[in-house]
Order: sequence, then structure tokens, then C-alpha cells
Amino acid sequence: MPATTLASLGWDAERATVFAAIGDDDLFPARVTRVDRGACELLAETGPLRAAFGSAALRTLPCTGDWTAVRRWPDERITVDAVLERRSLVRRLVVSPGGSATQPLAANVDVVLVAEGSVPDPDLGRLERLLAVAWESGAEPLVLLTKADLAGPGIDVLLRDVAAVAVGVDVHAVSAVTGAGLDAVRAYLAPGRTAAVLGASGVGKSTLVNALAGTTVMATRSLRTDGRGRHTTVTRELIPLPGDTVLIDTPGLRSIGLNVPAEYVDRVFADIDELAAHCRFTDCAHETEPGCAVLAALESGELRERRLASWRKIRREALYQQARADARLRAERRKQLLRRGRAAREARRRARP
Ligand SMILES: Nc1nc2c(ncn2[C@@H]2O[C@H](COP(=O)(O)OP(=O)(O)OP(=O)(O)O)[C@@H](O)[C@H]2O)c(=O)[nH]1
Ligand SMILES: [Mg+2]
Ligand SMILES: [Zn+2]
Repeated sequence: MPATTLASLGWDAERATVFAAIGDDDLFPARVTRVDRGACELLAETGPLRAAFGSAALRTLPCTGDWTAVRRWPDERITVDAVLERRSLVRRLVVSPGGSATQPLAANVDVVLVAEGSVPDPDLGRLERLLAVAWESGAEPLVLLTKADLAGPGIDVLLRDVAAVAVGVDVHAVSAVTGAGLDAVRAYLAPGRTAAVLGASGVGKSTLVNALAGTTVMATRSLRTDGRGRHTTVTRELIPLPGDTVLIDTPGLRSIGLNVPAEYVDRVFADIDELAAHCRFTDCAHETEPGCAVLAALESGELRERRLASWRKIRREALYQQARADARLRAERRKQLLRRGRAAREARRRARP
């Protein structure tokens, strides 16, 4: 592991100001490299540390990539006392029978490296979902088409297909085996910057991290145990790279649930959004309306059927999740009002002679 200074991990004057404002001389700053149950690994000026989430003052649970204020107690115990405000947060929606919850994946990320394999063929729908997650995080997305060596000359066609889906986002083909495209990725990793790799299991995220690190920092899937649905990386891990940059490797995402506001979906589908602006009716649903620019583009072949269907599906999902979140909020407020009303009645009853 290269020598780490706070600056090489992304610490800067703005963060120092936020930290100083806590006003506790016993605290020191450290960045979370990995989170386990109730504890986390950190990198501080002095090197790696392990800390518990013991402090009652801790309001936000730390996530990989977080900058924290840490305390060393007289008995040598180390606790995280505060999580500094996040500049960005990559998160996804986890839907379970018991309800849905947002799962933080990586904090304080500058670039999201959205990795999609070139072999088997890239899954464009998955890429669109990953891009919505990336845009919502507040970081800048970059698409990497991995395993370019396996695709051979066919890579150019795949690059074109992917670029058509990644509107407004740079796309690069990379190979961890030949090293092709790695310099292009390094160009996005200026000193002090943090990149998080996101994508499905087996697309080669950890292999890419190792290639960029120039050494084996993450375990990768061995050929012998290669198989479908196998998840090699199981924790989100922050890795300092030579050149004062930071990478965060993440486990492959099984499903990419979205609860991103519709505006981010429209950003991913900026081509359709742009077309829709030219429809005759401002409330055009692009179903059967006359003067519909979206349907016209479909007719002319400028817009693919798959792309339109994907936009409809992802947008519907985002709106549905948003409505659910709003309903939850309303129910919560209603409960609060009821509680307050009850308390007020109770107070009046007691006040009566
Ligand atoms: N030919 C070739 N194989 C690659 C390349 N990158 C990764 N692989 C292979 O793809 C398989 C999966 O790679 P991993 O890096 O473990 O994939 P991952 O995305 O980290 O997977 P999870 O940790 O499960 O999310 C391994 O067998 C790698 O050797 C590449 O550029 N070229
Ligand atoms: Mg991995
Ligand atoms: Zn229309």
C-alpha cells in the first residue's frame, strides 16, 4: 500500500474547515475504507485503524468513502463520533417483501466508473439503470466496456451501441489483460479524486482495480470457480492508488432498484427528452398522439424500440417509488398530527378544574 497522507485520500481545505467546526480537539479525521457490522476500517494520518460506532452522537452510519471524526479513548478504544457531510453518495434501492430501503454504496465519489462487459454482449438496459444511479449520486459517470480483448474487432460496434445509450457520457473500451484503455481511465483520476467502480458481478471490476493499482489488491474470480451468479467481491472497499487517487471497488449488483427522481431518468434518456420537447402537445404521452416527435423518430429508425420501452419502464418505476416515498411521508405526518392532537386533548383535560 502506498504511503497515505490525508491529502492523497482527498482531504482538502473545505473538509478541514467542516472538521474544525466540530470544535473538539480530541477528534481526528479519518476516511472509511470498509464497513463491517457495527465497526469500520479507517485510514488516518497515522495509518489504518479499526473503530466502533460506539458514540451516541453518531447520527449517520458511516459508509465506505466517508470522512469521519474519530476519537481515541483513554482505554485505547477508538470510536467514530461523526460523519462529515457527504459531497456525493452512490446508493441504490433495495426492495424486499418487508418494504424498500436505500442502501448507501459509496460516499464522496467524484467519478462513477460504470463497468459493463463486452463479452457476453453488454446489457444496455442494465447500463441505463446504472447510469441513473450514477447521475443521482452527484458524481460524474464514465462508462467502461470491459474485457475488450475478448471482443476482438467487434468492439467498435459494441462501443457504438453503448455510446448511443450513454448520452452525454464518455465511453471507453478497456482490457485488464492487454492494458488497453487504462491510460484513458487514469486521465479521470487526478490527485485527490475518488472513483467508484459499479456494475454487475463478473464484469471485471476487481480485475480492473488491480490493473489500475498495478498490484493485486482485490481478489478476483478464478477461472476454475467461474460460474453464473457468483459474487466474488462481498464488501465495498476503498483502495488508495499510487498517484494520490482513490478507488472504491463494490460487489456486483444483483438488481438495480431505482428511487431516483424522474429528472435523473430523463437525464439518462436525454435523447428522448429532447425529442419529446418537439411533440405538438406538451402533455404528449407518445402513444398515439398526432405530431408526436418521439413516434416519428421511432418510425424513421432514429430511435430504437428497445430504448423507448426501457425509458417507459424505468420512468414508471421511478415515479412509482417516488409516489410510495411520498405516501410514506404523508402517513408519517398524519401519525404525527394525531399524536399531537391527542397530547393537546390530554393537556386540556388535565388543565380542567
Ligand atoms: N479476458 C479478460 N478477462 C477478464 C478481464 N477482466 C476481468 N476478466 C475476468 O473476468 C472474471 C471476473 O472478474 P472479476 O474482476 O472478479 O469481476 P467482478 O466484476 O469484480 O465480479 P464481482 O466481484 O463478483 O462483482 C475473472 O475471471 C477475470 O479474470 C479482461 O479485461 N479480459
Ligand atoms: Mg469484484
Ligand atoms: Zn410525443
